Amino acid sequence: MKISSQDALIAVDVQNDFCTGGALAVPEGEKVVPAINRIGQKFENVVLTQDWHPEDHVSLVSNHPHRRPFETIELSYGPQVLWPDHCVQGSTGANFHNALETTRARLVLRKGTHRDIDSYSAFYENDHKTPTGLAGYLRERGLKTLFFVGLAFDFCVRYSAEEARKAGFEAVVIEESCRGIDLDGSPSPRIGA
Ligand code: VGL
Ligand code: ZN
Repeated sequence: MKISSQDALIAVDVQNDFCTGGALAVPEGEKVVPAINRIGQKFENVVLTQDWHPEDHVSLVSNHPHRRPFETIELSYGPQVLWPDHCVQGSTGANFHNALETTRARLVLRKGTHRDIDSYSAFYENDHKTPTGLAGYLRERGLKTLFFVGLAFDFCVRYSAEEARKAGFEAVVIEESCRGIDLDGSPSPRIGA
């Protein structure tokens, strides 16, 4: 594949909490790391996203005393899954996986930082109104085609790719470099597909 200077690799949430042993482990999450490192070497433009919640974040189940993990509640912007506490700012779980090559990244975009809004997409928070600033960054830098890899395929990768298209970018998901949470049948890429 020939990669141009208008292409960017967006590696979504390759963090300890989404890997084996993490608080919200995606099955075999860490297996995407070698491929992402390999692909990343070919891109001039690499962006890493990092799920980065304050302790009192609305998506963390421990902030809802009578609820259980993976229950859904209704918020002003729609349904919200209550996730096991994960990616708390400054925690080990929120760090990038140790083996992830981070030195070449041009931008690390943190999301999910507003207490009252979750953010699956790297472009807009779950209210679909609050921008993260990523679209502006990519546009100003003249980037047009975005290649998505990372975790989780059925949440942050999926919403990021969908919103990238709505924002006018070309979006490609490299499925073999993603893994899914597979919550109640949410789609997961076929291994080796
Ligand atoms: C994610 C659920 C909650 C993700 C983040 O990165 O896909 N999923 N927070
Ligand atoms: Zn999260």
